[in-house]
Amino acid sequence: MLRYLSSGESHGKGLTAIVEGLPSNMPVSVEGINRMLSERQQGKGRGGRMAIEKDSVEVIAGVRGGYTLGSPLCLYIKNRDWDNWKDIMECQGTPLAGEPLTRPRPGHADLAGAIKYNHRDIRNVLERASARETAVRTAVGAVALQMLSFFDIAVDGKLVSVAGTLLSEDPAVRAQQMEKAVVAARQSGDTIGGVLEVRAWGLPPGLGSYAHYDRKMDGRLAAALMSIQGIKGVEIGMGFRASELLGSQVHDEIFFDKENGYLRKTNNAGGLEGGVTNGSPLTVRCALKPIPTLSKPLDSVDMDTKEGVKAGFERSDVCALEAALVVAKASAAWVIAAEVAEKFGGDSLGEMQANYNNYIKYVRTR
Ligand code: EPS
Repeated sequence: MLRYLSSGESHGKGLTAIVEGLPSNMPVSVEGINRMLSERQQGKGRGGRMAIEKDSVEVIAGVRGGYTLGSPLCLYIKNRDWDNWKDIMECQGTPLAGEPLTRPRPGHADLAGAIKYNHRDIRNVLERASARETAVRTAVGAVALQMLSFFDIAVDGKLVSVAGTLLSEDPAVRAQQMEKAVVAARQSGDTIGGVLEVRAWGLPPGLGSYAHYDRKMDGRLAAALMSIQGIKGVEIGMGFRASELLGSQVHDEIFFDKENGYLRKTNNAGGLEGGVTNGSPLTVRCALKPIPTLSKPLDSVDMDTKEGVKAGFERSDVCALEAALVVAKASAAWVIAAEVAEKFGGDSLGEMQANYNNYIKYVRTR
């Protein structure tokens, strides 16, 4: 079983993850992880924080001589911004920590989190609720992607729309569209979201299961993607639109030829039927809401005085759509890797690959 836990606050010392269940003898490329971390930091609309951070991972445990040992991996990403926040972060409740934050931002975890954990200072909530956590989630997903490469599985994705505008497939035009949307939002003190799509190629049929609700791969994917900060909708394949059409317009008809076996000419199911991969590419779309921290803040209530105030603002991104795409790819890769590990289980990479090859041979006879 593949599993991980993470820890870390946005302005704390750093982020860590313990990844358990990876096979032994698998090469781990730190440069590969760092490439994905750097990709996550790019994109139009990021705020001042990204100029401070330059994320890179340190592998603290679980790897020797570049190969996994089969013991838990420990990943660490330092927060460069820690140096600027040390006093505030270390001195809760003292004058050094500054004024407590008491003006919750609509759309952030501030109010619900402060009530739930009985915090007076909203900083105690936002530090962990922050999307800073996605840096380490991306590192974990990057390791998952490296594992998937040994099973000829690749994950990619694209931006679909920003603030309701469909984005071009042409990178230069898309960059202009993104820039325009971000500049307009920034000028009006506002924020924007968008839609992104993740695809996975090379999935064998039979990952996931129809046999029990919590083993259905569509459910696992939706949970992993929906838990990314700001994601409010996840749809697989044709998604919501399928509800408007007839069965004959939606379901992917089945064909067979001797060379390729079973074939589909369409992929409205997005690669999943009954919670199980069907051999078609996986396609998942996610809707990202606008970032809740607005430089022209919305109405809120001071939690100390209960008076009407404007929500708090320190600094913020205007748009994190491109970063969210990287995090979504990483999160999808993690779920797929967990399914692969479950199906082809084995303690070493070689054992897993032997199981995989055996299964692929079997699938070809069906
Ligand atoms: C975030 C607020 C901003 C973002 C942050 C997510 O951070 P800060 O409050 O330090 O300006 O930059 O994202 C990251 C740090 C990151 O690495 O993506 C939030 O409130 O969710």
